Amino acid sequence: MSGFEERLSALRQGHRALLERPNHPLEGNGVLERYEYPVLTAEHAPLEWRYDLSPETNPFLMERYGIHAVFNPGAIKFNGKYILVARVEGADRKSFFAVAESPDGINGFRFRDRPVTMPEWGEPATNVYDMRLTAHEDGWIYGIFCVERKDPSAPGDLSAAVAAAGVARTRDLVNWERLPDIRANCQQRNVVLHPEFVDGKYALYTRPQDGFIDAGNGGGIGWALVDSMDGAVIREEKIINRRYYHTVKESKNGEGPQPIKTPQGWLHLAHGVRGCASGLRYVLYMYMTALDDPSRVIAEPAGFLMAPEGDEYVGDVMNVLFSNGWIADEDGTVYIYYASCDTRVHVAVSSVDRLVDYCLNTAPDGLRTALSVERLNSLIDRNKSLGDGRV
Ligand code: BGC
Ligand code: BMA
Repeated sequence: MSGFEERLSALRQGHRALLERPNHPLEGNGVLERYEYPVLTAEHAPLEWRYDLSPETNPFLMERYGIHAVFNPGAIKFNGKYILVARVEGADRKSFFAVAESPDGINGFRFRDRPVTMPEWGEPATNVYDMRLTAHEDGWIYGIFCVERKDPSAPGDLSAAVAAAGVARTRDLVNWERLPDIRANCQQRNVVLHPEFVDGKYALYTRPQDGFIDAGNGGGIGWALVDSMDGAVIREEKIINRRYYHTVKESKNGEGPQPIKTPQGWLHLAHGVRGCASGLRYVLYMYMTALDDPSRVIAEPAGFLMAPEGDEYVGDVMNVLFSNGWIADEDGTVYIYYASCDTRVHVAVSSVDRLVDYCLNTAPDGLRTALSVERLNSLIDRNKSLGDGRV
């Protein structure tokens, strides 16, 4: 093994090269383009987080804090910068939040010097993850995230946990004020704050579940109005986007990032889960809701928008794409930040117009094979009738 200084300089060089590596779009399917490289990974974590850089106390220049994965970021554009609040998971399986920013949404994502020190609320959490960022019309930026604690009613079961929605707000993405966890009469994960008041109340996309893993009977993405975010209580919930047998969301689904407002309605990105021989498979799908009632679904294309491809299949938790962050830019570009396999963050680029077209002009799932074939035949018929030599 080479000496301390040589290794340190090689590490620094490698880190700089990673942070400065230009990214390139890949050919897409018309709806969106993926990019060649992930935009944020464990290797992006500053060397100061991972190594004790003193030759006296760390003569072998060993990693003293293993950063295992960087994934599931919330996203927002703030003061002209593209900001991700990522879930950073250490070798100890604990995750925490850290802010990374880029000048253009694709290249040069860099972590700030320190992770977010999130104030505690109530019983200290074992883990926190998957923050959704909403710039609300009340003037605050809210971060809603999953707070996981050991289930006190099952002391003998070491994986029994309780999931709740934690709430924090900030004006500058530096100082976070922690508010009480959202109170509900069941466990909650994947809770997202709608950016506007609805009937004078705060509106939440929810995901009520029977147990920690099990989304339960029926169920799906819910909708609830609450009086305040400072001590929010979910009293009534209605399911607005259900799970169905033999679809991409047969076992579970959940809202992704905060919805995007368009003249034609609200764009929603969500995850759908099904069970298969290799475990749970997570894909991303979209739906749209009405402008005058964000809880009324007006369109939902059949199947997934994105499923793992190539290297995206492989990682810590295989066969998973997950997204809880996207940014709609002033010029209509949409940056979709998605993670593969609970390991790394990628970007896919689309636009508001393209995503609206995708939602409104892609047929919904007919829920049985004959209707899928009917849909395919009608597309072929239309193409044949063009009669211009294309088919
Ligand atoms: C993990 C999450 C996962 C959840 C449900 C948690 O302990 O940290 O990544 O979504 O369990 O499987
Ligand atoms: C969950 C999510 C994510 C994760 C996914 C796959 O239920 O909340 O944190 O990406 O499982 O492990």
